[in-house]
Amino acid sequence: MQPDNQIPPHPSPDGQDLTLPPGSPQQQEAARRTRRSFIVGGLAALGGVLGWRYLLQRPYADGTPQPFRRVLDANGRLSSAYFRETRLAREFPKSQAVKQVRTNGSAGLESEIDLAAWRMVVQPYRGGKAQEFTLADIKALPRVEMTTELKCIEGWSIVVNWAGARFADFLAKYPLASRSGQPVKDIANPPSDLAPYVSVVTPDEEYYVGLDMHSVIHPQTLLCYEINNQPLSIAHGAPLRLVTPLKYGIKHLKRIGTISFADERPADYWAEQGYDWDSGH
Ligand SMILES: Nc1nc2c(c(=O)[nH]1)N[C@H]1C(S)=C(S)[C@@H](COP(=O)(O)O)O[C@H]1N2
Ligand SMILES: [Mo]
Repeated sequence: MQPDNQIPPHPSPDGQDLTLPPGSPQQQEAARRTRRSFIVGGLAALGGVLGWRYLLQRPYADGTPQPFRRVLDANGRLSSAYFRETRLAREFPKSQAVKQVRTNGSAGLESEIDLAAWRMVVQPYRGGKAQEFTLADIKALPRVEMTTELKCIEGWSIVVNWAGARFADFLAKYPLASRSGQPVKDIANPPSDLAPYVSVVTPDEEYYVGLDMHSVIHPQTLLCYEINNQPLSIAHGAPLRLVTPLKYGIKHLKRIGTISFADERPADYWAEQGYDWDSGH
């Protein structure tokens, strides 16, 4: 008996189909096809090599051969900005969240704040009038609760229970981040004219962070208004702060004032002090 997994006969490189009688019309046809496929395959490979060389010899723009750069530009820098980070930050059982969350950093929190009068001001990417949002507007979006680690570049980390609205849901409801006014409905297929960067600044402009759009529309990036199911304290960034657990604490801006969109990396408080602009971990 033949074993089941025996490899079936197949054409040898010179076109001799081992299963066909030598010299038969079928065998000649098989040999011809095999030769043709070798030639076609060879040409394709050569074309590939030459094409590749052509591309690599083009002038570089921004570290990328021009033809690639053009595609990247045509895509509104989609490739680098949106599809890089697919992992999720680890989530913990709520019971593991610390009860007393330490506070760290108060730049931009020194001035008085009237929580009732507070508005989040958003400058649309396509220009035009800035739009204002109340905390109620943010709370009207689906509430997301998550327990994740807050890692500070100083070397400590704590598990925190956060609640808020996904930044992505905000941009799905209010189409402010694209030139066309298309909302970010489907994160995997965002509008091609979506802004590549986002700037978030405190009302007094003393603290500011820049984020790439991919990080902004990541499902764990929240416009956060609660810790342990309680409204944020002033020290934790009342009434609204950023939480983005794939990045260090420095990016979790407290007391959001203004949001705007940009073509280049926006100014970033800690990047200006020499820290990595992305500050992912
Ligand atoms: N406005 C503002 N937000 C800020 C900071 C700051 O100095 N000012 N410090 C950051 C740093 S370094 C950390 S670790 C976290 C700490 O958040 P927490 O005070 O809620 O624990 O806030 C971040 N957000
Ligand atoms: Mo930090």
